[in-house]
Amino acid sequence: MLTTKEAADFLRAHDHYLILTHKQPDGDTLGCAAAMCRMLRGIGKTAALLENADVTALYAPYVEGLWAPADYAYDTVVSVDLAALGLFPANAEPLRERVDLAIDHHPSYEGFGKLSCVQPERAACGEILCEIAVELGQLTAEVALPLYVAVSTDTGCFVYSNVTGNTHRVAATLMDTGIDYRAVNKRLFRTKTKKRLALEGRLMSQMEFFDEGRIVVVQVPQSLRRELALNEDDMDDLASLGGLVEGTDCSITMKEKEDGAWKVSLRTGPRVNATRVCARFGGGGHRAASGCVLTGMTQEQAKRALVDACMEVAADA
Ligand SMILES: [Mn+2]
Repeated sequence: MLTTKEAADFLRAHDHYLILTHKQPDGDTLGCAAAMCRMLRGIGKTAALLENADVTALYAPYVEGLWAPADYAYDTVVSVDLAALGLFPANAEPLRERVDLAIDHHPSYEGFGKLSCVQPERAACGEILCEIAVELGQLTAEVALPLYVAVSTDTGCFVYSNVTGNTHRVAATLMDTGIDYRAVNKRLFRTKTKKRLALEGRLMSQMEFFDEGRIVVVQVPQSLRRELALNEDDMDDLASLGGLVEGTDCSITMKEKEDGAWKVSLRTGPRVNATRVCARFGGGGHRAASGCVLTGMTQEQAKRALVDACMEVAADA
């Protein structure tokens, strides 16, 4: 396992970088990739991001102009915030055994990188990237802005239970570079489309509760997607919604995919280990935030299986 200093040494020693992000990319993976690309270019390296087809309009501005052209020649592959082989986007699958350096913060990281710099105690991969940027002398405003996006989005603007003192120290360091963090906060955390608010209203009125009100289930079937004409942007970070309800400490968000599978996000308090629940269904993540996909089940069956698994893991703790 590399320290951030050793990771910085590695980055200095190599060149012609291709940077990988994860499937259904969030602010952390995209912000880290953009920052990595800019810091590498800042020390005179060639670097670009492998195109990710799933980037939503919300995050697209932060990675604009950094995509690798079709004929891009690379020697060194670096992944950021990418924990599992199953999370490689389709166009990155041929690179599964070619990752030279994986930088990540998921406890469930699968160890696919030839070298790894993984710090599970970090709330966001962006915290690790910030240290590397400092090591490389590259903490410029254009590196700091995407890192602020990374750290703020992975912590729900510094309120999720994963936040530590280090998260705030990193945020302060990034803010001190002169970036317009106020605009980022307004855009990402204080602005919702009317459609999004209509969706939240619907989901809140239809939440279901189990286990004496401690488990809440939020369900987004395809029929609701069609009815409200929702796109991926409208559904970003729905997983935090259920946990707003007083008395809950186990929030299950189920989104139906086009093929009928249920994509599940689980957010839990100390009573329930989310990683253990999701591992039962082949998923993974963090102790308080994990995910999995359930296939071959009706909505009712999937919901029941998840609620039962949460209750069993809680009882087994
Ligand atoms: Mn992350």
